[in-house]
Amino acid sequence: MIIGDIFSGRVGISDLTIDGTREDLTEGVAERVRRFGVAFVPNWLTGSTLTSFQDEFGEAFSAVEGREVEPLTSTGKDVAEHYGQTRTGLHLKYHHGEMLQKALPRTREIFAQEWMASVATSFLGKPCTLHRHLVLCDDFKPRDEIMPYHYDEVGTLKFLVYLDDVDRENGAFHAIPGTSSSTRRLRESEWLRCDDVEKIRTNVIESFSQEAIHAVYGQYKSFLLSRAIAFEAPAGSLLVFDTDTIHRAGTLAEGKRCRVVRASSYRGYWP
Ligand SMILES: O=C(O)CCC(=O)C(=O)O
Ligand SMILES: [Fe+2]
Repeated sequence: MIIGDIFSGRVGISDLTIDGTREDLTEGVAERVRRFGVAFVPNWLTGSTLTSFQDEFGEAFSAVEGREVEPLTSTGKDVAEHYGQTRTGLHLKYHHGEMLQKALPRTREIFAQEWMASVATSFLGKPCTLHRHLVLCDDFKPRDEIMPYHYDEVGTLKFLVYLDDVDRENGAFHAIPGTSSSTRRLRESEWLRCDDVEKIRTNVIESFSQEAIHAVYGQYKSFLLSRAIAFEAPAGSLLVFDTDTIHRAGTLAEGKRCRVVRASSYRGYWP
């Protein structure tokens, strides 16, 4: 018997990866999201589809240039309706429906793929609201961490696409597989504690003590962090994740840029 040894059961990036051309993409993605909280489809968009997606992104930001930008809230939360500031750049938010159809027809078509609806209904159950909004994010102001490790206040399923080649220097998405069911309990207890989106503590590593983290996740912070996976990948790669999986957007080094598009799907009906 080995007393005091660690039996870790580490999950690697290959466990989360699925080939985007596979016929069983829906099941492959849904199964990984259910099991680990995140699925990774490298090079999901390529060639002219990727180029037109990138072009439409550029055109959307050109169209709002010079307009007033909505600031972050006093606690640093981002609640902009359309054209907003982030701590590291700018974003544009589009509601599903006519607004999206008019402004971003090609992007809308990319996100209207049947398999995405199947993954959403399989994971979120019915009813659910597919891609309630899409956010175009352009990060260009250097920072150690674009967004620290957190969960989102409302549990959602997100589809996130890289528009640039991403590595550890330009905002790689990171996730800690296997954390979602514990986080869900933490998120729900935060809502019951204060029922105020501004006061909900979402930055798991920064806002909670070692003891609280151990009570919820059964591990101390350093061990939890050692299990994080950085998704370094070419432009056009896709991540599908349960936002209850602890996640972050990593370092943005001087002179680097990271553009992503994120679509959020919710349980139940959201107008
Ligand atoms: O853009 C990223 O890498 C992370 C964004 C994020 O936290 C989210 O979409 O919930
Ligand atoms: Fe998030």
